[in-house]
Amino acid sequence: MPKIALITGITGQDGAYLAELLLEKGYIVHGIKRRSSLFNTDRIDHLYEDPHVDSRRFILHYGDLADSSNLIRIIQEVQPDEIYNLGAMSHVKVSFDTPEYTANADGIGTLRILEAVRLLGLTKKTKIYQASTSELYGLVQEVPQSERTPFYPRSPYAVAKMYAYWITVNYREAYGMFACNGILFNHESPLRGETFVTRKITRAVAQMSLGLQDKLYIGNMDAKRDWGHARDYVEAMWLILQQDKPEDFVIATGITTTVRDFIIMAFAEVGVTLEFRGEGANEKAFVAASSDNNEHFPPGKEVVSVDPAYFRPTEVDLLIGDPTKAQQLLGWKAKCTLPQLVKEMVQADLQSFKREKMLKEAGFTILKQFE
Ligand code: NDP
Ligand code: GDR
Repeated sequence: MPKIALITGITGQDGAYLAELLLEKGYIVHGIKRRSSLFNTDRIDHLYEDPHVDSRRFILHYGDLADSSNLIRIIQEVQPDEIYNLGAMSHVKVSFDTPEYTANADGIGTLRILEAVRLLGLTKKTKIYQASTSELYGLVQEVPQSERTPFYPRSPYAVAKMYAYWITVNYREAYGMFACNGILFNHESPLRGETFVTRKITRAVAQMSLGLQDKLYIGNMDAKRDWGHARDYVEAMWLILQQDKPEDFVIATGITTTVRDFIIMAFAEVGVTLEFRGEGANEKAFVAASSDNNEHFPPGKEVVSVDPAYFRPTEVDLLIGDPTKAQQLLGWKAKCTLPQLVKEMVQADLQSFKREKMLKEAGFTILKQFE
């Protein structure tokens, strides 16, 4: 019998990579998607199977982490062997604008999943993966951050995820459930949401090199993140649920990089070197040289400017994970390096904007501008 997985947040970056991985492994994959006024399944459209075909292995259900009766019904129908709770309002800056909603979806949403499994008598059958986060570490207590590092969350998002972390541990201890936290450090890909910093940068670089955007406005360039590739990280999620014992794991590369250095690497991908001037809210970057003699990058052009609107009320300055436990028990190690990740993201955005530009020039479409 094939295993059955249920993924919340299947329309997100990680949901898409995880669904692909589980289908490759022979799972039947159910996913919960939210109703929206426009199609929101771009990342998983290639996995879609006609609902009229029997024996399909990819099935979507409408639902929401704010709706417990909906979750109970879906879990009862699906009878999953594994639940991956990836659904969340996942943007740290936006959580300062929507703190109550974030607490409901990211914090209580996790409780709803755990409680549904308990109420349905599935505690011995269904394993649960909770998408925990390096944001739990927040204000630096120690580096590198491991499973033993104390938490000090610095945003409504992180506080909500802290509740989710501990309620997962509590249900494991109280009811003997196979429920685990993956404390994942930042992971990116060409499927990354457009307003997270890496994708915002790679999209801007691609658009600028085609003359479609003038400048990149950015927030805190001193922040340091431990960035890996989402494809590697979803494999760790699966491995965590295949262990004999339910445990929590840090998943990270062990290398940290500033936002500024990510920008430098992304511009280098289109042959541009930068010169930074000023500091703090007045920092800017100019084209020092363009090896491809790209007309859109004349020497001296201002291409990056800090906009304090992107600063956070409380920032997480430094994240660097210690993935030793994952290496030892899961045999997991990040495969993709940061230079490879930056290359893949810039190249993917270049391809897609070249296509859009051609269509636009032929009168077919209008480019969307994101934050
Ligand atoms: P995304 O923002 O790309 O995806 C989030 C998913 O959650 C989307 O499918 C979204 O649906 C869905 N969602 C949002 N709100 C609800 C809700 N109320 N009910 C049901 N579904 C909802 O995030 P990622 O794929 O990057 O991250 C996956 C998970 O891992 C998240 O929980 C995130 O907080 C966590 N995480 C991510 C890290 C990263 O670096 N990517 C690192 C550590 C943890 P829709 O498409 O409709 O918006
Ligand atoms: P993060 O990711 O907050 O770490 O959360 P994000 O890419 O949003 O920010 C990383 C760092 O870059 C700084 N920054 C900017 N960020 C954004 N979004 N936009 C900007 O213009 C900008 N300029 C500088 C930020 O201040 C921050 O320091 C991500 C999410 O995926 C969470 O869901 C997940 O839990 C954590 O990673 C681990």
